[in-house]
Amino acid sequence: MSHDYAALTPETIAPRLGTLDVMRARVGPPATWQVREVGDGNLNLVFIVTGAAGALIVKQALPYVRLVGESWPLPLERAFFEYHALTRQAARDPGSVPQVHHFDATQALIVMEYLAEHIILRQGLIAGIRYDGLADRLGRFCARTLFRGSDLHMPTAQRKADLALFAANVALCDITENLVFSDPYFDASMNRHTPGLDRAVARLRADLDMKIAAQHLKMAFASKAQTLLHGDLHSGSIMVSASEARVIDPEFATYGPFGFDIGMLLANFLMACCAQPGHADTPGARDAHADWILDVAAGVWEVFVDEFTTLWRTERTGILYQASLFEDQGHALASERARLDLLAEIWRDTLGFCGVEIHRRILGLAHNADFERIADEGLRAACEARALELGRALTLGRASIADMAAVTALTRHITAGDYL
Ligand code: SR1
Ligand code: MG
Repeated sequence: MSHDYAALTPETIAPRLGTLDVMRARVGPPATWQVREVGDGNLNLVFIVTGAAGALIVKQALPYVRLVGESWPLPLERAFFEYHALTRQAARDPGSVPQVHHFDATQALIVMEYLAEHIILRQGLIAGIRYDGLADRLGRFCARTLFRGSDLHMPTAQRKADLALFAANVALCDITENLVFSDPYFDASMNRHTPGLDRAVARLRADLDMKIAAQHLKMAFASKAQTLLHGDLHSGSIMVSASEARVIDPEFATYGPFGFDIGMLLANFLMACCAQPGHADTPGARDAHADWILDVAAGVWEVFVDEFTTLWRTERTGILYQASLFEDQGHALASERARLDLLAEIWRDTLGFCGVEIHRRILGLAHNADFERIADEGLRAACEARALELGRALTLGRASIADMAAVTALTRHITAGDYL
């Protein structure tokens, strides 16, 4: 492979990667390779390379934002952060991410396992497919990666080294800081929204409590370096088969608040729920699927709490809330109080981040297929307006909404209304 970075094409994959041992061993002789570019995300190239011996994914960063074009340059180093995040996630929650076979920093390229049986979760939710065990898999992923990436568990020298390493992921944090926390709340140049939403958008942007809350949450994202985040945990970053789920694409990885990944994930389930009427062949035909999605969202949080609690009791080996200070002093009950206090803080942050993630997917640059696939603009606007209202209610109500049962009730109430 040449020394300088060059974006791959289906035609250059065999000449440029054909000497890699892992490609020859797992795909077969380059003469047998067939290559398809399948990237449908906003940033990168993704190739499926199939040959006589099997198939692998080759993912390569482009030096710009694919969604926008070369006018928006973006550092290739994001592949470096993705690679390091994948190795940590694989260690902290084995089997939760695709296996990485090769990383080339100069080419910003990762060769990884091809998940032949899987599709992107978002496509499955739009198609009305149910996945057994989804909440378990995702709740455990959040608890294990977030707990084990923090000072609750890690040797603090390692955590501080990782804090420094991922702090350099400046460009991708900058995207989140602008696109999630600021752009939705004013008429930013790259924003767009469904035409019928004009009045709902004007109402939201005039809501100063919401604007202030979004900035409080932005401060938390930028300064509350509690744990290593996936950083972009939406339903397009999860691949599912009938029997399992894998989390992909952690290029936005950075240290941030415990509640960020879970908030983003819940937001994407709630948006999928709000969008269901737009995918129904006949009115009401997707009601049961919307209910199932709500159950999954509730299950993710419940499993997260259960697993976090287990890890608190069995793996609290970091510098925070040491057992030497609590259990070893006969103060096990106080340790449980501390855990509940921390979970209450995570819950509030989760709801806050959940709300702004919903807003930015409807008002900002990067929209969700859940809504975009609704061809009838009037119906899409009605679904999106409910989601905007839900996002606002979650963020502003984050200190008083007690639990997932309340979130479910709120969602049901709002999805039965008209907010256009
Ligand atoms: C300019 S990138 C837009 C969005 O795509 C990624 O998946 C992230 O969600 C980012 O905010
Ligand atoms: Mg992505």
